Amino acid sequence: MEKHVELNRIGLSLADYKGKPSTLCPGCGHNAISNQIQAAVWELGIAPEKVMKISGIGCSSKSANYFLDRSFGFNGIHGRMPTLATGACFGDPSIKILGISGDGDTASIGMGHFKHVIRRNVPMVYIIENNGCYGLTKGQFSATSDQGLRLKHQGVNILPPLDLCMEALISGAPFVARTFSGDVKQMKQLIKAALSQNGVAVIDVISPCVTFNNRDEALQSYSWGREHEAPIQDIAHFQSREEIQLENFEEGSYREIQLQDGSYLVLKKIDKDYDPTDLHAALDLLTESYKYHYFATGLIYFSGVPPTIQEKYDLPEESLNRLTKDRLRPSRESLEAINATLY
Ligand SMILES: Cc1ncc(C[n+]2csc(CCOP(=O)(O)OP(=O)(O)O)c2C)c(N)n1
Ligand code: SF4
Repeated sequence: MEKHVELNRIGLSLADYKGKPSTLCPGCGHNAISNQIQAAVWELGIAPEKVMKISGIGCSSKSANYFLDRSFGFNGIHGRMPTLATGACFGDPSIKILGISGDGDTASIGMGHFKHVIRRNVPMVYIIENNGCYGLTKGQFSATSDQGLRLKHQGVNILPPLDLCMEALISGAPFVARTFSGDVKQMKQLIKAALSQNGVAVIDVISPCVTFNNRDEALQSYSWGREHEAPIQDIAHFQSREEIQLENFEEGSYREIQLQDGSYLVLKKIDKDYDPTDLHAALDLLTESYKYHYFATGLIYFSGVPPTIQEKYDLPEESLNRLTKDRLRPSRESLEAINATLY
């Protein structure tokens, strides 16, 4: 009997979205992220050729190789993923940019670029695979390692950590989320929502390094995450309003958010009435989380998207990378006119 292969709305199977076999350590949190990116892009029915993966250096940045083989990709230098994404977004605005980075790549060497890509509102999904150490270079402390963290070859970390969701929020990011490699269901919904937006969407994924930073007491370990994760909502993404299924949701117990591509995110309230569109509530949540090691996950902040960097420039309709020489080269007359102003 012929095996039934499920196809998405553009007629492709999940296998059409796969990448190279992972060379990361078995159990590395980053592998879970690769799998969820593959599933999210497939479920949304975005053609792999309409995605560009950009990354820096680290095990996390390597992982861009392990999904979406048919997509465009560029593995840049350490911390410079955002600068490449900024350039790429002008090349072809119809391509979805997926930036993959690590806490070392973003919070140390790439911190300035992280802030500026948000300030400029480069249209992209920015995923940080945050394991609180430099995995690739054998487990040094990173700028997100918790103060007091003890690592085998490093001793005790004496410096306070940076909170990348807080950094994204205060830089003006219109979409800020935190999730966990041990909660793949939530992660996939957040990735789908981020891909449905146009402006910069930042997702900080706590993604354990099983080789160098996975002791039970470490805040970025699987066991600590599993015991302490406190989702702020149950999240479900729907392609259209007609598809929304609310059987298990009581009246008044959920919030609907329309995303820029017309799809919807339904947020079922858990515990308290958290409003992700309230900047002060988001700042309070992150301040509490930082202070009390409260592992809040979910959509932390969502606002109307300000104009993207592409929209701020007066660009032609066509993609810049398809402009032909005759369009790019100024005419003799216009060069003469410019030259005349210089005499
Ligand atoms: C300019 C420069 N400085 C330092 C390094 C060494 N280096 C390679 S990866 C890395 C950090 C990787 O950590 P992270 O981004 O957290 O990724 P992980 O490997 O933990 O997933 C460092 C410091 C480098 N490649 N280039
Ligand atoms: S060293 Fe750590 S971050 Fe790198 S692949 Fe192994 S588990 Fe993952």
